[in-house]
Amino acid sequence: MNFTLKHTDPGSKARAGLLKTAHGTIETPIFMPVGTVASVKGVHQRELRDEIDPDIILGNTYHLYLRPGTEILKSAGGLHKFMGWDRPILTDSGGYQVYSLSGRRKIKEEGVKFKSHIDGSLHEFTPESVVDLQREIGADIIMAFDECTPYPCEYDYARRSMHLTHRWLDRCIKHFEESEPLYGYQQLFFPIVQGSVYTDLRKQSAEYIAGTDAVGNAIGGLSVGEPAEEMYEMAEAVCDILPTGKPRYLMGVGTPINILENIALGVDMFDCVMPTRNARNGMLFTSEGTINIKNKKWEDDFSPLDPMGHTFVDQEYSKAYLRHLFAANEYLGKQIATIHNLGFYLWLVRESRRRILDGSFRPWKDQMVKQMDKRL
Ligand code: PRF
Repeated sequence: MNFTLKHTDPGSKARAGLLKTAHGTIETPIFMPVGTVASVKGVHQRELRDEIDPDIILGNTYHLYLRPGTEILKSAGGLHKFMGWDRPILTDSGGYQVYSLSGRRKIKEEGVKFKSHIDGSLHEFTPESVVDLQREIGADIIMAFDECTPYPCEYDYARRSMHLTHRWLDRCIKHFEESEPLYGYQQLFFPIVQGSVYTDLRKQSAEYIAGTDAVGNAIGGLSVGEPAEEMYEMAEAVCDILPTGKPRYLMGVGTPINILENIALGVDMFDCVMPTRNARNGMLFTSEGTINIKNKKWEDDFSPLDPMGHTFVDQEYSKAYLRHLFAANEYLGKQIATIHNLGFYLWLVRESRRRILDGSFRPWKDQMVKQMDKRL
């Protein structure tokens, strides 16, 4: 068994667990920083490891396939060696990324034909090819090929799309079982629940995915523009069906509040570009609320970036200094903001875990949600 459930919170459905992978054990709940193109934007690997200290990061099959390409990754001995990261890596299958290319892709039973966002060249992903690509990348956790429906989405489209995702899943599993890791270590495979915002479809999909008896299960198709309440309703309906003894990964979520609320519903793993992308736009997440560091009000505020913060940048630099770096468009501003935000997200999930284990998660979560809703 790769996953061990350590404790379930008495005041909610939050869980603390351990997920064993070839490159190390992951303490859950976890947030996975996004390293789309073999780089967590704005932070080098040593800083990421020593300062932010995530147990796992995420890479994207779509981007890595287009550039540098899996021939280069194979020559390097896999993504871990190529990028100098020896902890676990999860890769997304490319399903979601090709759907974001609306107008540049065509979905058929066989797979998806798409045009590269880099040079417009034509490519095709199938359930089998994305398993092969993720084998070649050498990710510790590889994801099924799915269709992420847009929001809003007609019931009939959502139903047909869910069934396509299930047929693709069967092909992924067959191909995964018939293929071997390239680098001598075990890779884990996670299927993905879809079904848009329709409870009956979500339940049907969760039952189908639970039936595959995979090591872990993912929930896709949420945080695509639906109201947060609908996201929580769907996540809860799905978590109540997915096996308790397996980790649950909610893909592409979300704000700090979304993460706490979904932890409370029984989700164990998260990823999102928000802490890194928003950092580059000057948005800082703190336990007191969000800050737009570009705002003139910080011009002469020499107090630390985040007095409660948990990375060195929080104590070492002032708000006025970071505001200046953004005003001057200095790279360093984006780097400092990125370290701050990732440090905050990782603190949030680690603190959640600690509080699940000591029984104080629920009241702490309720209070944090109120606090973080503010704009400073
Ligand atoms: N499917 C895949 N990756 C994803 C999603 C999905 O539905 C989402 C939706 N929020 C983010 N990333 N394969």
